[in-house]
Amino acid sequence: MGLYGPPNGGKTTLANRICEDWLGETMGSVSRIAHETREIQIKEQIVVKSGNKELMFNLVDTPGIATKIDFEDFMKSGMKKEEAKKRAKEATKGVISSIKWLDEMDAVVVVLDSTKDPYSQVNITIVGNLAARNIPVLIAANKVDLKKSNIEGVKEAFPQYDVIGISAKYGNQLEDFYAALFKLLD
Ligand SMILES: Nc1nc2c(ncn2[C@@H]2O[C@H](COP(=O)(O)OP(=O)(O)OP(=O)(O)O)[C@@H](O)[C@H]2O)c(=O)[nH]1
Ligand SMILES: [Mg+2]
Repeated sequence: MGLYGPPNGGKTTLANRICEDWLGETMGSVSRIAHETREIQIKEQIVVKSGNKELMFNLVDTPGIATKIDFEDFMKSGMKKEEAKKRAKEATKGVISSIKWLDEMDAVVVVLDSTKDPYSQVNITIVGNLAARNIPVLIAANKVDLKKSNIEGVKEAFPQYDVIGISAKYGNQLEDFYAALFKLLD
């Protein structure tokens, strides 16, 4: 099962929470600066339990997909030019590997920041690509702990999918998320 989405939606935060809940360890580093994840990360054979049911999957955290990567944006976050250029180059490679890895996915959770406009070019591209490949999709409308969060907006943008509002950071509605995951992977 893969976690896909634009940068900063909270993929790695969610991956860490799933790993903490079921393995007792974390998976990757989280940052408020975009493109923190620039290489595919895999945790194998995670076992999730719900009632008397059990689910096993490999969890793949992917680099955020973007249509534009500009090193100057990283400089605005306080990075030096060399470091910013290196991050931009790695981020571009990361986007390509995320897309390549779609071939390996049996199911995908699209992690979106529910405080942001769901109709972005990137979101539409990601969801369209998954639909074209017939990959089962669950949408996690993340960051419901924030005031600006708008789950209904995400539901309206993607009416054909199951949308679950969660806070990966604080653990809100994670039971609903796991229940939806059972439905997705069963
Ligand atoms: N308030 C709030 N912040 C969150 C939540 N989930 C993630 N964040 C924050 O959002 C930022 C990005 O989180 P990441 O988990 O690194 O996001 P990502 O999707 O892995 O980003 P990339 O690796 O860049 O693609 C960090 O500052 C997180 O602390 C959430 O549920 N609520
Ligand atoms: Mg990440």
